[in-house]
Amino acid sequence: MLTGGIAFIQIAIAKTSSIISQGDRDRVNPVPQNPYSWTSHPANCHNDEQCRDFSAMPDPENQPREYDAVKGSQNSTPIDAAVLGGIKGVKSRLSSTRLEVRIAALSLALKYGEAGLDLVVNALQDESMQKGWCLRSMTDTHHTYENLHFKQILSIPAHRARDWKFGTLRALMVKIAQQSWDVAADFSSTNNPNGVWSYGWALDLRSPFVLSLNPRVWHGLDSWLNHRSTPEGHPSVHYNASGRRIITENLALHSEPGQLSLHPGYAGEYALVRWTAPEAGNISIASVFTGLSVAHQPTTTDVHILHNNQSIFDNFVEGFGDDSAVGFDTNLAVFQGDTIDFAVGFGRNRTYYYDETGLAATIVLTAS
Ligand SMILES: [Ca+2]
Repeated sequence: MLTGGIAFIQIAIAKTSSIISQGDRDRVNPVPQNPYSWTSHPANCHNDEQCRDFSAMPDPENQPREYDAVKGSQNSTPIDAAVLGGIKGVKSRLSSTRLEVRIAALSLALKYGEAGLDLVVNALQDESMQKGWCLRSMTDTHHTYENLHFKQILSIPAHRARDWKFGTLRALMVKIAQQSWDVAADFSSTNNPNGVWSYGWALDLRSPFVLSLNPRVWHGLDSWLNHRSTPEGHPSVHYNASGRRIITENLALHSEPGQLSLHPGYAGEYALVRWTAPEAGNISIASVFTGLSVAHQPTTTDVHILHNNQSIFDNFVEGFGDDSAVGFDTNLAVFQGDTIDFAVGFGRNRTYYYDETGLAATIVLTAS
């Protein structure tokens, strides 16, 4: 029997339903847009109403009608929307030729009890689905760094693993979690290097990586600073661990909770975050750079991704917020010790003023 694992997953789903029902019911979205408001685990409930939701039993019919209908006059069905027909619609999506449609269907499948979990377990035998679901979960928005699916599934008590289907699912999730990294969620304000991640800088893109050894709190952000040529500590790497939005008085910085960002140096030094491969394999990189300076002169930076010091992505961030975002996704093979650098320079205007640049990046490794 699978009642324990199913019950937990469905309780999490019941909470998701509660949140959606408070918003726009015309668009059914099984993956929350704002993970910070998704209190899907009892440990995360912050008031009586939220906590009571976790005591609610799941729908015994395993057919939550709220998710079965596409309402309104949509010309095309959103990838993460449910379709008429409940689990039949999920099966249809899982046979789609588009990977993103199949990945979105996994979240829907979990709403249909044991039959849905069977679909998930079967689908996750496919490696591209494992990686895709992982990436989708981690990169749903530019500012999303929490992997909620993993947290829910891995937090189920270990004794539930005696069920072979749940055990299979859990093993798959553990495997993915151990082989995936998020530059922001993994941030450390005390360790550098920090596992696969290192925070530092370089004189230019062809210069040696210099490790930052100066952890400080800078404008409320946990930071790795370098007092290279000015007292502000740039080039630098910052992380907003405050749990609140931070906006400096001069609007030179606008940082969301959980946001990682980089700032170049006065003389054009590059701020860097480096990922070092713990073993050989194939990696998937998903990344977005975003301007975070709002002032009279929004962010003007050049951004790069390098594999073993060779550029694989070059672009500019010129502006603020989503309109300024530039992203890059790729797959490539790495050897143990290979490096992936995320770099931010002072841009085409060749000044470092108001150049705060956000970085969202995930890397998933499949061992070769
Ligand atoms: Ca600039």
